[in-house]
Amino acid sequence: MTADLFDGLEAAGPAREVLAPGAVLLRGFARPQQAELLAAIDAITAQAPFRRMVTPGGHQMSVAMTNCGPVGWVTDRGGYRYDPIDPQSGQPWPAMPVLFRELAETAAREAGFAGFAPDACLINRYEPGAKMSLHQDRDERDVGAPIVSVSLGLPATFLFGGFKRTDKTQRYRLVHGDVVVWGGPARLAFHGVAALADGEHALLGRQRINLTFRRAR
Ligand code: MD3
Ligand code: FE
Repeated sequence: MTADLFDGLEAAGPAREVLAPGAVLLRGFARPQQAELLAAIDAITAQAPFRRMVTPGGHQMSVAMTNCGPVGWVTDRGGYRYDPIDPQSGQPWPAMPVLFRELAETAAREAGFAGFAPDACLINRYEPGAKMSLHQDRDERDVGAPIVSVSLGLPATFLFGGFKRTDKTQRYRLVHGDVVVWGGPARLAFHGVAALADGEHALLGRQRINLTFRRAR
């Protein structure tokens, strides 16, 4: 029997790289939409500006954050939570653009998580020196849903650990346009971002912006 000529094409799709069970890197997946993504981020941050939140322990984070969608992740002296209201404006978070939702849904499907419907998009801004210490994301009700992350701007070193804080970490370089889907056993892994190295990105200048799409409630 001759193989179907189109077998290869049917099987082909975006380049998928499995980092760990449940963690799938789609290199450059968001690049075709970079201009629209950046315009949408500008519109969101005009309504809900980036701000450096305070942890329950009283430390100000080096990463500046905002959100869009039905709920947003916030931290203050009282703890971490998903809140439908931006505490800085007293208004709901800006709506999640259809483009965002579709990008997250498509990426999740490519990674084997069909039907992902995010209700929160946390937008992180790193300037040179900003970092995120090792942590788990466990404020979401349904940890059966994946988290989809989109990296834009300067490259970052992403740290991916195990289920205990002290487990050995692997390092991955994430660059502009990379999308990673974190589901299944990877969903509760410890992870973080090393201090951002200085540089100049053609579209974003001296910063990295990361979108994380979540099913929070
Ligand atoms: C792996 N953000 O916002 S995105 C976060 O680059 C966060 O800004 C980092 O960690 C950033 O909570 C990393 C990649 C990511 C997000 C969530 C995960 C990786 C994950 C949840 C579980 C495992
Ligand atoms: Fe996280």
